[in-house]
Amino acid sequence: MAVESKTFQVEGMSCMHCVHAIKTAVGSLPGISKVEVDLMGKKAEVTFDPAQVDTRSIIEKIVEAGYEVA
Ligand SMILES: [Cu+2]
Repeated sequence: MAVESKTFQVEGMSCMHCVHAIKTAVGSLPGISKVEVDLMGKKAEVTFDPAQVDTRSIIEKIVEAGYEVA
């Protein structure tokens, strides 16, 4: 299984609850193997299988959770 890693710039996170919300939302998608969120750096690094999920779905999931992807 080929795995890809991509870092997204996330706006609107203010606390650990936000970090958890993004991890849970993105983690619910198929093909996600890891979600690392950097609150201060406003970043989310997602490791995923591009055959199962694409970056657009990941961005949509973050937006759906109430945050913005720059
Ligand atoms: Cu928060």
